[in-house]
Amino acid sequence: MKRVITYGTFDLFHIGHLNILKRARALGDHLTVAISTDEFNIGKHKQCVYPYSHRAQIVEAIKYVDEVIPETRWEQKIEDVKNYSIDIFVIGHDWEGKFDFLKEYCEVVYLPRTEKISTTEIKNTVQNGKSISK
Ligand code: C2G
Repeated sequence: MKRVITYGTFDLFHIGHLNILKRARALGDHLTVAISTDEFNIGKHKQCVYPYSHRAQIVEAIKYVDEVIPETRWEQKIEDVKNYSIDIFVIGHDWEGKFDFLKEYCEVVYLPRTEKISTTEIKNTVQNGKSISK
């Protein structure tokens, strides 16, 4: 049983989020997603539209996701890898290199981001009364 973990805010859930969860799950047999709490997001200077409870329930409903846990601190990753017997840590390549310290504990995989979509892009698009391109 190969266990995978990934971390994120997953606000205004979009195709970029779905793609990384699908790809992360495909690397193993079980995917845990650590969702940033509202308090942790303040530290990330992210103002979420959806509260943690909504973001967690939406991600938990995704068929690629087996378990959701809260992300409350930057420093929790090593203990998460140990506590959840994680084999592979996955995150988008916008974080390339930032989590290489985990290589001592598990495989670290940075996956390409999905182009032309982001929570910020969605907010701007809605404000301008436009729609997201295919
Ligand atoms: N993502 C992606 N393509 C996009 C947008 C996001 O692949 N177009 C990926 C990100 O790389 C990340 C995940 O989706 O792996 C969640 O993205 P965010 O919700 O923006 O999370 P982030 O702010 O990167 O938080 O401790 C790590 C942080 O919690 C990561």
